[in-house]
Amino acid sequence: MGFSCGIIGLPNIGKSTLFNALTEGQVAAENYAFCTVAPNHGVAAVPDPRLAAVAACFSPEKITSTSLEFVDIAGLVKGAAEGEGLGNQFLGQIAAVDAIAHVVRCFEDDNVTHVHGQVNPVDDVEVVETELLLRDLELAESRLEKQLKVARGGDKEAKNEVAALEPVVEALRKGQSLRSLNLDEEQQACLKATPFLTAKPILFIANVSEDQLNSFADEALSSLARARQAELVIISAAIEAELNDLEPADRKDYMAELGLSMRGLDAVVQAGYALLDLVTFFTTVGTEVRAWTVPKGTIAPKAAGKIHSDMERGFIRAEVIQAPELISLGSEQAARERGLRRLEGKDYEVQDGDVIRFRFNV
Ligand SMILES: Nc1nc2c(ncn2[C@@H]2O[C@H](COP(=O)(O)OP(=O)(O)OP(=O)(O)O)[C@@H](O)[C@H]2O)c(=O)[nH]1
Ligand SMILES: [Mg+2]
Repeated sequence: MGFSCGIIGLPNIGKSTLFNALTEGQVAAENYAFCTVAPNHGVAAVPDPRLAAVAACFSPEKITSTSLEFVDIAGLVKGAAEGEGLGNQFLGQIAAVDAIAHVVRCFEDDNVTHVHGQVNPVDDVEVVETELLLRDLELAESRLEKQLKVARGGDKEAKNEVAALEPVVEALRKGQSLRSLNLDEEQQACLKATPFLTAKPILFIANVSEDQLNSFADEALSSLARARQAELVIISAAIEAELNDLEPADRKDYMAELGLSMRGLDAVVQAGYALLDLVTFFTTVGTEVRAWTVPKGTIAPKAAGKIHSDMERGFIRAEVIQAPELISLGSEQAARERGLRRLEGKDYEVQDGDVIRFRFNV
């Protein structure tokens, strides 16, 4: 079970270019709208500085990152919710992802067509947001109509769902996303039958040109992102693609020349991963040190099951050291001597940064 982040935005703004760079894929990224139709899926390694530091305590032969799936979705246009530009199909694809990366074109380039004829980041965001809201409104209204009928028959669950849907319909009509309603767990549970798009966690990615990379300041876009309580990551998809094509040494030089201290791609993956409320833990099995991902609240046997079903079935205990403690002491032995290794049972909820040895017997 992996986690995925859908890349959305207007057509022809660099989504596929970014996707390719993220996943080192080779999907078509050409200067025409709707270049992408079927969604492309690819996987990116999640950069985590703790992984190399943990690995240094074990000198393994192999180091494996955890990963995040990206889905390159076709561009959305005005009217998508009514089926414009194959909109219904594309909106349906968004329902399948766990989080959304909304790419906004900020770069000026006369050679790259803009569907509205000019670059206007805030307007562009609002066009896409409106389509998502309209789609959700349609979903909410039709579900409400259906569940009202069921509720009249006395069905308690349907009544609860109706009670949860009514304020949602009202909010969507006012242009408010489900995200902004901060629904509690009970309300969310009542609504789970409907794949709402505006409930998904979101981040914005400003695709800027090379000369804006270190000086990008679009106050209107920044304040829009703040209003959505969303992160705004600034990258140049074209530069990221160029960097990928370079040898590591040349890449460093070019980054220094551009004044980049970190890859834009790493910032995107880290921000996407952070949206999902996940926990990263580390294992050392044989000659491999590896990072794994589970949802917050996952108990130790389930986490062990990610590695092998036998480890879940025959789970005995988890031997846990927190990564910062292990890293600062330099070895498992030293951590054990300081009493920093904990023995945890089957109800233990795995914490972010745990370095775990699972003991099991089958
Ligand atoms: N100058 C510049 N051009 C870019 C950048 N990113 C993408 N492009 C160009 O913009 C065009 C469209 O890029 P794509 O990545 O295919 O755009 P898309 O958003 O996937 O487009 P659709 O699939 O049609 O929705 C291509 O010609 C890219 O080379 C950028 O950062 N700077
Ligand atoms: Mg594309």
